[in-house]
Amino acid sequence: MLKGLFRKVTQSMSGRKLDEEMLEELEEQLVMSDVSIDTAGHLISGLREAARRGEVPTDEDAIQALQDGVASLLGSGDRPLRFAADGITVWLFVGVNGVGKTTSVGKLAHKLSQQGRKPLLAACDTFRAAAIEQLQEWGRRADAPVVAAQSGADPAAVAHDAIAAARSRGRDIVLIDTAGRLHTKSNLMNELSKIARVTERELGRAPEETLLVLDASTGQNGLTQAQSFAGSAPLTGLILTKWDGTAKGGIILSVARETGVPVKLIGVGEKADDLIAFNPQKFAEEMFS
Ligand SMILES: Nc1nc2c(ncn2[C@@H]2O[C@H](COP(=O)(O)OP(=O)(O)OP(=O)(O)O)[C@@H](O)[C@H]2O)c(=O)[nH]1
Ligand SMILES: [Mg+2]
Repeated sequence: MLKGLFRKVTQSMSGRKLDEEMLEELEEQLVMSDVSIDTAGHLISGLREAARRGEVPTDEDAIQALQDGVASLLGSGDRPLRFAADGITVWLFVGVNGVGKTTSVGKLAHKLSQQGRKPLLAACDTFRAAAIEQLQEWGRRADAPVVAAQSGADPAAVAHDAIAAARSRGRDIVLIDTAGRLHTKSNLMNELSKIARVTERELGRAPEETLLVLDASTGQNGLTQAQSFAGSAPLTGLILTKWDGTAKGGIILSVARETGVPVKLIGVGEKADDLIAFNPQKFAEEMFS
Protein backbone atom coordinates (compact mmCIF):
# COMPACT_ATOMS: atom_id res chain seq x y z
CA MET A 1 0.00 0.00 0.00
CA LEU A 2 1.59 3.28 1.10
CA LYS A 3 4.57 1.47 2.39
CA GLY A 4 7.60 1.27 0.21
CA LEU A 5 6.33 3.32 -2.72
CA PHE A 6 9.87 4.51 -3.26
CA ARG A 7 11.64 1.42 -1.99
CA LYS A 8 13.12 0.85 -5.42
CA VAL A 9 14.44 4.39 -5.37
CA THR A 10 16.20 3.85 -2.07
CA GLN A 11 17.51 0.49 -3.18
CA SER A 12 19.15 1.90 -6.25
CA MET A 13 20.62 4.81 -4.27
CA SER A 14 22.09 2.54 -1.68
CA GLY A 15 25.89 2.35 -1.76
CA ARG A 16 26.17 4.74 -4.70
CA LYS A 17 27.46 8.21 -5.21
CA LEU A 18 24.93 10.91 -5.98
CA ASP A 19 26.31 11.86 -9.40
CA GLU A 20 24.45 13.12 -12.45
CA GLU A 21 23.83 9.60 -13.70
CA MET A 22 22.26 8.64 -10.40
CA LEU A 23 20.12 11.80 -10.38
CA GLU A 24 18.77 11.03 -13.82
CA GLU A 25 18.01 7.47 -12.85
CA LEU A 26 16.17 8.70 -9.78
CA GLU A 27 14.11 11.16 -11.76
CA GLU A 28 13.06 8.38 -14.09
CA GLN A 29 12.03 6.16 -11.19
CA LEU A 30 9.93 8.91 -9.65
CA VAL A 31 8.12 9.41 -12.95
CA MET A 32 7.53 5.66 -13.18
CA SER A 33 5.82 5.85 -9.78
CA ASP A 34 3.40 8.39 -11.30
CA VAL A 35 5.08 11.50 -9.95
CA SER A 36 4.56 14.16 -12.63
CA ILE A 37 7.58 15.23 -14.67
CA ASP A 38 7.38 18.71 -13.17
CA THR A 39 7.32 17.50 -9.62
CA ALA A 40 10.02 14.88 -10.18
CA GLY A 41 12.18 17.61 -11.72
CA HIS A 42 11.54 19.81 -8.71
CA LEU A 43 12.62 17.09 -6.28
CA ILE A 44 15.70 16.17 -8.28
CA SER A 45 16.92 19.75 -8.63
CA GLY A 46 16.59 20.12 -4.87
CA LEU A 47 18.79 17.07 -4.50
CA ARG A 48 21.26 18.30 -7.10
CA GLU A 49 21.60 21.59 -5.23
CA ALA A 50 22.14 19.78 -1.95
CA ALA A 51 24.84 17.67 -3.59
CA ARG A 52 26.51 20.76 -5.00
CA ARG A 53 26.58 22.32 -1.55
CA GLY A 54 28.21 19.14 -0.23
CA GLU A 55 25.29 18.38 2.07
CA VAL A 56 24.80 14.77 1.02
CA PRO A 57 28.18 13.05 1.34
CA THR A 58 26.75 9.55 1.84
CA ASP A 59 23.98 7.60 0.18
CA GLU A 60 22.04 7.71 3.44
CA ASP A 61 22.20 11.49 3.47
CA ALA A 62 20.91 11.53 -0.09
CA ILE A 63 17.98 9.27 0.74
CA GLN A 64 17.17 11.41 3.76
CA ALA A 65 17.37 14.59 1.65
CA LEU A 66 14.95 13.12 -0.91
CA GLN A 67 12.59 12.03 1.86
CA ASP A 68 12.72 15.54 3.34
CA GLY A 69 11.93 16.97 -0.10
CA VAL A 70 8.90 14.67 -0.37
CA ALA A 71 7.78 15.57 3.17
CA SER A 72 7.95 19.28 2.44
CA LEU A 73 5.82 18.82 -0.70
CA LEU A 74 3.17 17.05 1.31
CA GLY A 75 3.06 19.80 3.93
CA SER A 76 2.74 19.35 7.63
CA GLY A 77 0.33 18.90 10.46
CA ASP A 78 -3.00 17.22 11.00
CA ARG A 79 -5.81 18.02 8.63
CA PRO A 80 -9.02 17.53 10.54
CA LEU A 81 -12.24 17.99 8.61
CA ARG A 82 -13.97 21.22 9.60
CA PHE A 83 -17.27 21.56 11.42
CA ALA A 84 -19.47 24.64 11.62
CA ALA A 85 -19.00 26.54 14.87
CA ASP A 86 -22.74 26.24 15.36
CA GLY A 87 -25.63 25.02 13.28
CA ILE A 88 -25.54 22.47 10.49
CA THR A 89 -22.23 21.46 8.91
CA VAL A 90 -22.15 20.68 5.19
CA TRP A 91 -19.55 18.56 3.44
CA LEU A 92 -19.76 18.36 -0.36
CA PHE A 93 -18.12 15.49 -2.25
CA VAL A 94 -17.13 15.94 -5.88
CA GLY A 95 -15.16 13.98 -8.47
CA VAL A 96 -15.48 12.10 -11.75
CA ASN A 97 -17.43 8.84 -11.95
CA GLY A 98 -16.17 5.76 -10.21
CA VAL A 99 -13.50 7.40 -8.02
CA GLY A 100 -15.22 6.52 -4.73
CA LYS A 101 -17.42 9.49 -3.77
CA THR A 102 -20.39 7.49 -2.54
CA THR A 103 -18.17 5.03 -0.70
CA SER A 104 -16.27 7.86 1.01
CA VAL A 105 -19.54 9.52 2.05
CA GLY A 106 -20.68 6.18 3.51
CA LYS A 107 -17.43 5.60 5.37
CA LEU A 108 -17.48 9.08 6.86
CA ALA A 109 -21.14 8.77 7.85
CA HIS A 110 -20.21 5.61 9.70
CA LYS A 111 -17.34 7.33 11.49
CA LEU A 112 -19.46 10.37 12.38
CA SER A 113 -22.20 8.19 13.87
CA GLN A 114 -19.61 6.36 15.92
CA GLN A 115 -18.42 9.74 17.22
CA GLY A 116 -21.93 10.57 18.35
CA ARG A 117 -22.69 13.05 15.60
CA LYS A 118 -25.92 12.95 13.61
CA PRO A 119 -25.18 12.74 9.90
CA LEU A 120 -27.76 13.00 7.13
CA LEU A 121 -26.91 11.96 3.59
CA ALA A 122 -28.06 13.83 0.49
CA ALA A 123 -28.34 11.76 -2.68
CA CYS A 124 -27.53 14.53 -5.15
CA ASP A 125 -26.35 11.99 -7.66
CA THR A 126 -29.63 11.76 -9.52
CA PHE A 127 -27.92 10.42 -12.61
CA ARG A 128 -28.18 6.73 -11.77
CA ALA A 129 -31.05 5.10 -9.86
CA ALA A 130 -28.56 2.61 -8.44
CA ALA A 131 -26.57 5.48 -6.93
CA ILE A 132 -29.48 6.29 -4.62
CA GLU A 133 -29.79 2.68 -3.47
CA GLN A 134 -26.05 2.49 -2.90
CA LEU A 135 -26.19 5.56 -0.66
CA GLN A 136 -29.25 4.23 1.17
CA GLU A 137 -27.39 1.04 1.94
CA TRP A 138 -24.54 3.02 3.49
CA GLY A 139 -27.11 5.14 5.34
CA ARG A 140 -28.68 2.03 6.88
CA ARG A 141 -25.32 0.76 8.02
CA ALA A 142 -24.29 4.13 9.44
CA ASP A 143 -27.67 4.81 11.01
CA ALA A 144 -28.00 7.98 8.96
CA PRO A 145 -31.18 9.07 7.14
CA VAL A 146 -30.89 9.65 3.39
CA VAL A 147 -32.70 12.37 1.49
CA ALA A 148 -33.23 11.42 -2.14
CA ALA A 149 -35.44 12.32 -5.07
CA GLN A 150 -36.29 10.49 -8.23
CA SER A 151 -33.65 9.73 -10.76
CA GLY A 152 -33.26 12.76 -13.00
CA ALA A 153 -34.33 15.30 -10.35
CA ASP A 154 -32.49 18.58 -9.90
CA PRO A 155 -29.50 17.88 -7.61
CA ALA A 156 -29.61 21.40 -6.15
CA ALA A 157 -33.24 20.84 -5.12
CA VAL A 158 -32.20 17.63 -3.34
CA ALA A 159 -29.46 19.55 -1.51
CA HIS A 160 -32.04 22.11 -0.46
CA ASP A 161 -34.41 19.41 0.83
CA ALA A 162 -31.57 17.70 2.68
CA ILE A 163 -30.65 20.84 4.61
CA ALA A 164 -34.32 21.45 5.43
CA ALA A 165 -34.65 17.82 6.59
CA ALA A 166 -31.52 18.12 8.75
CA ARG A 167 -33.08 21.18 10.42
CA SER A 168 -36.42 19.57 11.08
CA ARG A 169 -34.98 16.22 12.19
CA GLY A 170 -32.21 17.60 14.37
CA ARG A 171 -29.32 16.25 12.31
CA ASP A 172 -26.09 18.23 12.64
CA ILE A 173 -24.13 17.37 9.50
CA VAL A 174 -25.17 16.93 5.87
CA LEU A 175 -22.94 14.88 3.56
CA ILE A 176 -23.74 15.62 -0.08
CA ASP A 177 -22.99 12.89 -2.59
CA THR A 178 -22.85 14.12 -6.19
CA ALA A 179 -22.73 12.59 -9.65
CA GLY A 180 -19.60 12.11 -11.69
CA ARG A 181 -21.60 12.75 -14.84
CA LEU A 182 -24.98 14.16 -15.77
CA HIS A 183 -28.06 13.26 -17.77
CA THR A 184 -28.21 16.58 -19.50
CA LYS A 185 -25.50 18.37 -21.39
CA SER A 186 -25.47 20.99 -18.65
CA ASN A 187 -22.05 21.33 -17.25
CA LEU A 188 -21.12 19.25 -14.21
CA MET A 189 -19.14 22.13 -12.75
CA ASN A 190 -22.17 24.47 -13.00
CA GLU A 191 -24.25 21.87 -11.24
CA LEU A 192 -21.75 21.64 -8.41
CA SER A 193 -21.56 25.37 -7.92
CA LYS A 194 -25.36 25.45 -7.86
CA ILE A 195 -25.33 22.94 -4.99
CA ALA A 196 -22.73 25.01 -3.15
CA ARG A 197 -24.89 28.11 -3.62
CA VAL A 198 -27.87 26.33 -2.05
CA THR A 199 -25.77 25.87 1.08
CA GLU A 200 -24.85 29.54 1.07
CA ARG A 201 -28.47 30.58 0.66
CA GLU A 202 -29.78 28.22 3.33
CA LEU A 203 -27.03 28.50 5.92
CA GLY A 204 -25.33 31.77 5.04
CA ARG A 205 -21.96 30.19 4.33
CA ALA A 206 -20.14 27.88 1.94
CA PRO A 207 -19.88 24.17 2.76
CA GLU A 208 -17.34 23.62 5.54
CA GLU A 209 -15.63 21.12 3.26
CA THR A 210 -15.67 20.68 -0.51
CA LEU A 211 -13.74 17.48 -0.96
CA LEU A 212 -12.46 16.31 -4.31
CA VAL A 213 -12.26 12.54 -4.49
CA LEU A 214 -9.47 11.14 -6.68
CA ASP A 215 -8.57 7.56 -7.52
CA ALA A 216 -4.90 7.19 -6.58
CA SER A 217 -4.33 4.67 -9.34
CA THR A 218 -5.32 6.97 -12.21
CA GLY A 219 -1.93 8.64 -12.42
CA GLN A 220 -1.58 11.96 -14.16
CA ASN A 221 -5.27 12.03 -14.94
CA GLY A 222 -5.88 12.85 -11.29
CA LEU A 223 -3.97 16.06 -11.66
CA THR A 224 -6.06 17.17 -14.63
CA GLN A 225 -9.24 16.36 -12.69
CA ALA A 226 -8.04 18.34 -9.69
CA GLN A 227 -7.31 21.34 -11.86
CA SER A 228 -10.70 21.33 -13.55
CA PHE A 229 -12.70 20.81 -10.35
CA ALA A 230 -10.75 23.51 -8.57
CA GLY A 231 -12.31 25.91 -11.06
CA SER A 232 -15.89 24.99 -10.06
CA ALA A 233 -15.81 25.41 -6.33
CA PRO A 234 -13.02 26.29 -3.92
CA LEU A 235 -11.75 22.88 -2.87
CA THR A 236 -10.88 22.51 0.80
CA GLY A 237 -9.36 19.05 0.64
CA LEU A 238 -8.61 15.93 -1.33
CA ILE A 239 -9.55 12.33 -0.67
CA LEU A 240 -7.29 9.82 -2.42
CA THR A 241 -8.98 6.46 -2.74
CA LYS A 242 -7.90 2.95 -3.71
CA TRP A 243 -4.46 3.07 -2.13
CA ASP A 244 -4.87 -0.61 -1.50
CA GLY A 245 -4.96 -1.26 -5.23
CA THR A 246 -2.01 0.72 -6.51
CA ALA A 247 1.70 0.09 -6.47
CA LYS A 248 2.33 3.61 -7.74
CA GLY A 249 0.54 6.51 -6.17
CA GLY A 250 3.24 9.12 -6.77
CA ILE A 251 0.40 11.29 -8.02
CA ILE A 252 -0.15 12.34 -4.42
CA LEU A 253 3.03 14.43 -4.59
CA SER A 254 1.97 16.13 -7.79
CA VAL A 255 -1.55 16.97 -6.65
CA ALA A 256 -0.26 18.28 -3.34
CA ARG A 257 2.35 20.48 -5.02
CA GLU A 258 0.52 21.52 -8.16
CA THR A 259 -2.95 22.23 -6.73
CA GLY A 260 -2.01 23.44 -3.25
CA VAL A 261 -5.09 21.62 -1.90
CA PRO A 262 -4.28 19.48 1.15
CA VAL A 263 -4.78 15.74 1.05
CA LYS A 264 -7.02 15.03 4.05
CA LEU A 265 -8.05 11.40 3.80
CA ILE A 266 -6.93 8.19 2.17
CA GLY A 267 -9.14 5.27 1.13
CA VAL A 268 -7.53 1.90 1.69
CA GLY A 269 -10.34 -0.54 0.94
CA GLU A 270 -14.08 -0.94 0.46
CA LYS A 271 -15.16 -1.39 4.08
CA ALA A 272 -16.54 1.21 6.44
CA ASP A 273 -13.29 1.56 8.39
CA ASP A 274 -11.09 1.81 5.32
CA LEU A 275 -10.75 5.59 5.29
CA ILE A 276 -7.87 7.02 7.25
CA ALA A 277 -6.63 10.49 8.14
CA PHE A 278 -3.65 11.58 6.10
CA ASN A 279 -0.53 12.32 8.09
CA PRO A 280 2.14 13.85 5.82
CA GLN A 281 5.20 13.05 7.93
CA LYS A 282 4.23 9.47 8.52
CA PHE A 283 3.37 9.10 4.87
CA ALA A 284 6.76 10.38 3.68
CA GLU A 285 8.53 7.99 6.03
CA GLU A 286 6.47 5.04 4.88
CA MET A 287 7.06 5.79 1.24
CA PHE A 288 10.75 5.19 1.77
CA SER A 289 10.49 2.32 4.20
N1 LIG B 1 -10.25 -1.04 -3.09
C1 LIG B 1 -10.92 0.11 -2.90
N2 LIG B 1 -12.07 0.29 -3.54
C2 LIG B 1 -12.72 1.45 -3.34
C3 LIG B 1 -12.21 2.47 -2.49
N3 LIG B 1 -13.08 3.49 -2.52
C4 LIG B 1 -14.09 3.12 -3.34
N4 LIG B 1 -13.88 1.89 -3.85
C5 LIG B 1 -14.71 1.11 -4.80
O1 LIG B 1 -14.76 1.79 -6.03
C6 LIG B 1 -16.00 1.57 -6.68
C7 LIG B 1 -16.64 2.89 -7.03
O2 LIG B 1 -16.96 3.58 -5.83
P1 LIG B 1 -18.15 4.59 -5.72
O3 LIG B 1 -18.16 5.09 -4.32
O4 LIG B 1 -19.39 4.00 -6.24
O5 LIG B 1 -17.65 5.72 -6.71
P2 LIG B 1 -18.40 7.07 -7.13
O6 LIG B 1 -17.38 8.14 -7.25
O7 LIG B 1 -19.53 7.32 -6.21
O8 LIG B 1 -18.93 6.68 -8.58
P3 LIG B 1 -20.15 7.38 -9.41
O9 LIG B 1 -21.30 7.48 -8.47
O10 LIG B 1 -20.40 6.45 -10.56
O11 LIG B 1 -19.67 8.70 -9.89
C8 LIG B 1 -16.83 0.74 -5.70
O12 LIG B 1 -16.76 -0.59 -6.07
C9 LIG B 1 -16.14 0.95 -4.35
O13 LIG B 1 -16.31 -0.12 -3.48
C10 LIG B 1 -10.95 2.24 -1.84
O14 LIG B 1 -10.40 3.06 -1.10
N5 LIG B 1 -10.35 1.04 -2.09
MG1 LIG C 1 -21.53 7.57 -6.53
